[in-house]
Amino acid sequence: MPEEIITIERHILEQERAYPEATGVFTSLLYDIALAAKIIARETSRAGLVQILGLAGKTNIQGEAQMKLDVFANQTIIRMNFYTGRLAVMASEEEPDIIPIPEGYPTGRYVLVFDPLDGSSNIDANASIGTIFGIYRRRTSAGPGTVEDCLQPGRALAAAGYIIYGSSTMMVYTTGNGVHGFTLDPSVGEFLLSYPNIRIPAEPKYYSTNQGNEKYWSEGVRRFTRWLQGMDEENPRKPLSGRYIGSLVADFHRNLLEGGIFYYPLDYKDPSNPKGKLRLLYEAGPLAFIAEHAGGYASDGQRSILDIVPDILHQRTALFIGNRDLVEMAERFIARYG
Ligand code: AHM
Ligand code: MG
Repeated sequence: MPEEIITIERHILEQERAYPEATGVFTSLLYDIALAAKIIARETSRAGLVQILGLAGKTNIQGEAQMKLDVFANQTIIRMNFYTGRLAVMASEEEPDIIPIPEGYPTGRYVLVFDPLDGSSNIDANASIGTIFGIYRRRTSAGPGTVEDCLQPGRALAAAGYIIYGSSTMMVYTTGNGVHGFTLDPSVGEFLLSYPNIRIPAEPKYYSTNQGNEKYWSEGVRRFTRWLQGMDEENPRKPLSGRYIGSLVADFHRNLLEGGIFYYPLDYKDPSNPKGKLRLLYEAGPLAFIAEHAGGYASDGQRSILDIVPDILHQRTALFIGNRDLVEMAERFIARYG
C-alpha cells in the first residue's frame, strides 16, 4: 500500500467524525490556529533578515520600524480569531488582561488561551521558538466571556497544542484522542501528518533544566538531579544526558519524542517567597495535557499540573514534565527533602 498523505485539515475533520454531535466550530477553530501558525512561521523564518534589510534602508510601506516578533505573533492570533463567532474570550501571555470579543461581533462557546511566541529571547541566536495554545469550553452561559471562563484547570481543556519554529515548522495537537504531529511543507503551505499517535518512549534519554540556577533550588530538587545523573549512591540509575535549549516548546518537543524530563523548579532566591517561572495557563497547562495524552505526566512537584485551578491569569508554577516515572520520582524527592 502506498503511504497516505494527510493534511492537518483532513486530520481535524476525521477526528471530528468521531463525535456525531460536533458542529464543526471546534474543527474550524483548530484550523484557524494552524493558519495563524503558518503566518507566524513565515515571519520567524525571516527574523534574521530584518536587521540586514533594515540597514539597507528597507522600512515597511508605512515607514514604521519592524514590529517585534512576539507582538506580531500575538496580533496575528487575535486577528485570526476575534470575529469568527467561535470564541467567548481569549487570554494571551502578552496581554495583562483577558482579550474580550469586541462589541458588535458574535461570541461563541470556546475560550482560547495562548503564549504567542515563547522563548523569544532565543530569536537573536537563531534557536527554536514556539507557540503554545489551549482551548476550553466556556463556563458562563452567554454574553461576553469573562476571566472566570479562562481560569480553568488543565484537566478541563478540550484541546491543546504547540507549534515549533525550528529547522522545520511543526504543529502538535491533541483533542484528547492521541497526540499528533504535523510538519509544514512550505512549498505547498500545508501541515502534513508526520508523527501520528505520539507516545513518549518508555526509556528516557534526557534531563533538561537550567542547572545554572542550582544555587537557588531546594534540597529535594538538587538530590533529584544527582539521581538523574546516576550519582545517588543509595539509588543508582543509568545517567541521563543533559540537554537544555532554554526554549520550552523545543525542550518539551525533543523530550516528548526521545523520552526524558524537563523541569523548571521553584526558585528560593528569596526563601520566604519561592517562585516558579513558567505560566500555568499558557505554558504548563497545555503542555501537561499533551504530555498526559502521550503517556507522560506533569507536576508542580507535589500535584498534577492538570488539577491546579488558576487564581489569576498570569499565575506561575514550578513544572516537572515528561516520562511519568521520572516526574513521580521528582515528587518523591521533594516530599522527602523539600
Ligand atoms: P518567556 O515566556 O519570557 O519566553 O520565558 C519562558 C522561557 C521558556 O521558553 C523556557 O523554558 C524558560 O523561559 C527558560 O528560562 P531560563 O532562561 O531561566 O532557563
Ligand atoms: Mg512564555
